[in-house]
Amino acid sequence: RNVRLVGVPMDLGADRRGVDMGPSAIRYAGLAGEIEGLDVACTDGGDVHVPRPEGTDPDAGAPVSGDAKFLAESETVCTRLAHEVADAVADGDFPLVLGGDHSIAIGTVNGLSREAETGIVWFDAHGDCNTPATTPSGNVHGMSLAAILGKGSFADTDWAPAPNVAEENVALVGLRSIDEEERSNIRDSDVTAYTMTDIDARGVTEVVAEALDIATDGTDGVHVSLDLDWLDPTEAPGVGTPERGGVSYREAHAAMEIIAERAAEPGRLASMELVEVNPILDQHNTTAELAVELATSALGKSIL
Ligand code: DIR
Ligand code: MN
Ligand code: MN
Ligand code: MN
Repeated sequence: RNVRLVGVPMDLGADRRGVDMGPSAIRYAGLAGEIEGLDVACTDGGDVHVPRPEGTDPDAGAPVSGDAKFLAESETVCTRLAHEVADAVADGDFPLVLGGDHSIAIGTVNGLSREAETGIVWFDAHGDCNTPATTPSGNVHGMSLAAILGKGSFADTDWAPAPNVAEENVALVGLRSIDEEERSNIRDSDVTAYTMTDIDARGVTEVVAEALDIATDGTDGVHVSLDLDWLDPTEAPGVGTPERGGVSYREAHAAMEIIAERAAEPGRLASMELVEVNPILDQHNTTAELAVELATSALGKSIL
């Protein structure tokens, strides 16, 4: 199977400038070569065009349409990305999307789920379940899962729930930073949420295996959305919103290896995205290199 890289140099959904350089950093860390090293073909579809904040309306960064910043621009980027991802799927390729901030998941999942029932495992310190009504920051990257599930009102956008995603097939893994009102958005949904406390108590392998059971149950495929802030900042310093107490290097590998183990089963891995890598805050591209390791591990790289 051919992997198709799609870069999205997007930072309009996050406060910190620098995640727009994520796709370059991940490519520079050797992603394509590592994938080819697995005897898997890899083509690079280039980057989706993202408007520069400097070139947009100066008021655009201020809260507009509810309390979400750059909503119109985010919609444009996500529509373009959805098209690229749907094209890759139609060609039988495996889309590997390189972010960019996590708002791009709205585009990835919309493109993926056009023709296929899609489950999602969302690895993140955060819930990304704010809405324009509950967001404390106005940043769309904290609202992307809510938008995918059709929660909240995103004024002036045509965002509808992703076509073939059921809440029952969505699992959040690794939570440790949830905003006050976001908590009830998660609790009142049918999304399954595993916190770091669950990982402490049950171990990462059991939690991730269960998350995959949820995401594969009756679906055609699973999308893995990997926010690098899922990991502890000692392992992944190059992210915009680091949170202490994340998973270790080994735990992250173990999780990806369980995903790879299920490669032959129904509902197996259909696509992946690597988001929130911020090279400006990174130490010698460590976080991008880690993203490459984790992606290749999910695609089947093993020690022996
Ligand atoms: C926060 C941060 N919950 C917000 N979210 C982040 O702005 O809504 N998600 N960083 O990855
Ligand atoms: Mn096309
Ligand atoms: Mn996120
Ligand atoms: Mn996060």
